[in-house]
Amino acid sequence: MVDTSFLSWPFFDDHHRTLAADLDGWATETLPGIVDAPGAHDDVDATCRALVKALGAGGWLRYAVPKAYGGMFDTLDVRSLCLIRETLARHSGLADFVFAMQGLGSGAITLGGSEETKAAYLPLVASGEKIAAFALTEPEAGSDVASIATGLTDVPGGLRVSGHKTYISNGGIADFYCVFARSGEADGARGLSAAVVDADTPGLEIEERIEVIAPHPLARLFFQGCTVPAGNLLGARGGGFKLAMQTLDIFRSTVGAAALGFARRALDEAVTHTKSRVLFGKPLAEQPITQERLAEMALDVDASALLIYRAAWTKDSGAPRVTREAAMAKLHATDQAQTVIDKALQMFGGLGVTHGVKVEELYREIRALRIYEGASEVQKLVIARQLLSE
Ligand code: COS
Repeated sequence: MVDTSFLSWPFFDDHHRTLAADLDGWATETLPGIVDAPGAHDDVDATCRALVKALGAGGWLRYAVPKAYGGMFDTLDVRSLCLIRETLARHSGLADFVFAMQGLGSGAITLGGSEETKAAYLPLVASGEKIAAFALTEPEAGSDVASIATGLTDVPGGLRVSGHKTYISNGGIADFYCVFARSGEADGARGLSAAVVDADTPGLEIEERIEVIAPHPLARLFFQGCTVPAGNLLGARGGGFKLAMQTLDIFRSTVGAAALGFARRALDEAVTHTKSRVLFGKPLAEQPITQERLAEMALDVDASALLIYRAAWTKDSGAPRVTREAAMAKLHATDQAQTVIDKALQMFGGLGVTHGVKVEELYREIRALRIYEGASEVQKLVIARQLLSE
């Protein structure tokens, strides 16, 4: 039985508690029929499409966009986003991925799109009729966003996007990409802008699908002179770096929340397993070494939850920037979830590395979270910079 006592913390309102309980019920009922259906593991594209539809029909994607465009709240409520990711991750890494990408992939539209662009995309993101993607990373620019090289230039009839993007989640199944590119107003961070590019824009090519340890749609893209209407620009010209950072300020805490969901599930699996697994004449759970590990795991889970919901609450309370809080939440929660899951797997022995066993799946699922949306090393850089500038 997963610990939900954190829901009584003062970071939450009653609607958050209701959301967590309702989503848990929905996920228990609905997700196995999709993620464990015959063939689901062999065709992640189809499974993701089915998950987008189900999450849309269930009303959960409404939390990923603002109320004026079919969403739940006037502005994105980070505590709700975190609770949803934590809950979905506890049930299914792929369901969490799908939810997260609808928010991250449309976040730059929510924050920087014109009224027309918001009205054209966001309601369809909320209903699950359009699949979103965030196209920032390049072969030579992942952690160092300011060195993005993909170009964005003015041409008759609009804007032209040219260049390569890689490790783009939902690449290959997305209906549109929010692309960050160099528009040249200045060198470095001040010379970037962002624009929406529809997947069917002539010149947009899926160069390569990338296979990863926890399968999900991921691709390398080639924008071969893709022309989009000038109105597809997101935010101010030259404001692309800040728009990316503001988007990440919202979603970085939610990556921590997904890691927390994986860690909670691992702890739950470990508690259940060690109570019944007998070794040297008594259950593992009664052995001091197991108890020491379980205590460490529970501590890591609670510490991560405190950091995540502190960051989310701070953002929801109107803080203009939560860069440091979100970086701490993501760094701690993802690194510690890896440790918690590893300890759980160790308690399962040989069973722990067996395909089809939950802890084996969690062990693969957690790894990428320490890399994407700012690797652990970048989060440390962000925290230290703020500390030193004060
Ligand atoms: N909100 C608003 N503005 C921000 C901001 C934020 N969260 N973070 C930075 N800015 C502003 C800065 O204030 C600065 O503004 P001015 O030019 O007006 O002074 C500008 O943006 C440039 O910031 P900075 O000097 O910190 O830029 P750097 O290139 O040094 O940034 C880091 C370096 C590492 C912090 C940045 O590139 C980063 O976060 N990288 C990780 C990106 C990432 O998550 N990649 C994964 C892709 S998604 S899978």
